Amino acid sequence: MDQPLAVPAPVLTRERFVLHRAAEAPATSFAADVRRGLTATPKFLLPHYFYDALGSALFSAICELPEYYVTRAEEEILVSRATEIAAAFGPRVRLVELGSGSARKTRHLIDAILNRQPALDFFPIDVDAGILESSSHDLLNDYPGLSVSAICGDFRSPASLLHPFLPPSDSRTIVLFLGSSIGNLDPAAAGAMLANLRSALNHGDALFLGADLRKSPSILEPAYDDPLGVTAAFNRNLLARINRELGGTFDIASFSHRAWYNEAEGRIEMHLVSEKAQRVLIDGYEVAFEEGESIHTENSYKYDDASLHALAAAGGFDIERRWSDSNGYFADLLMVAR
Ligand code: AVJ
Repeated sequence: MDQPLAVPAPVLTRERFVLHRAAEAPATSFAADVRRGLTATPKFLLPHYFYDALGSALFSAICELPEYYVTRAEEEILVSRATEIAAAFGPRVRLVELGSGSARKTRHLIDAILNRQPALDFFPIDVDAGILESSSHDLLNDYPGLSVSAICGDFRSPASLLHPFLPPSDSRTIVLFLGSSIGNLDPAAAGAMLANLRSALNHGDALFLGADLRKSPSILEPAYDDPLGVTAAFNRNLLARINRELGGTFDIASFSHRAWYNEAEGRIEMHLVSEKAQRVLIDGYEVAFEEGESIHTENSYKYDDASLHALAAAGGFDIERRWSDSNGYFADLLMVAR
């Protein structure tokens, strides 16, 4: 916490910052994924596409909702246990973050690590180059001991980003994957993603993973169906985005937001339900909806000890430590590469 004042030295800042661009995903992937999802039975869209500029702003608003406990629960863990977590990371570490975004929560860990070592290499990974540049700029001004190698790319197969851009080092690599983003993947895909990550790590390196825990539907469901309708707007923005970017003709207001806890699968499901029979044109093809037909837009898996252990094992990790918030809603886990 006893950081010297910000160093407004542009030359120094430039030396401490590099931005790598991984091979761009083809610009056609949104169009292709939408077509694949809306011509499937049942219809689906990928949650990955929620996050255009408006969607990211709506997600930030969700994080402020009293019903959406997820962000606050993890923040509580990071604020109250940062010293302990940094100690568990060990004496000489470097940090990778998958989906770093604004890196707001990461600051608690950076603070605690820089109280233990004089300098830190940080490798934030995000699909949004703009947010990588602005968050890196802010971090470098606030932490003179920090060097940032930002990687612009899709973190869903992390090894392909880490192999070229994470140089060999004597420091222990700690990979942060915060916020329960892992929850969007079904158990098989989540295990495969961790195994892919593991392949880019050395024995003893670690993953620091945020996971939302299973709990009563009376707490879970309002978090994904809030009375202000912010989550409904976030969900419907997918259709608005198809209209904006792919020339779609969705009548947004005729699709209702639905969210419920599927207890058997241990996941929140979000859907958009067509309130009437209708046809929508997108980019030259037509999609027909029956009255009451749904588009499955998101799964948000919730974990318990058994599913967390299965996840770690599938990825080739051992759970070494587990921290939880005072309500027991959320867990951050230190998983060590076998
Ligand atoms: C960003 C995937 C963690 O599942 O809680 C929030 C996304 N969707 N409200 C979650 C989300 C609706 C969020 N994650």
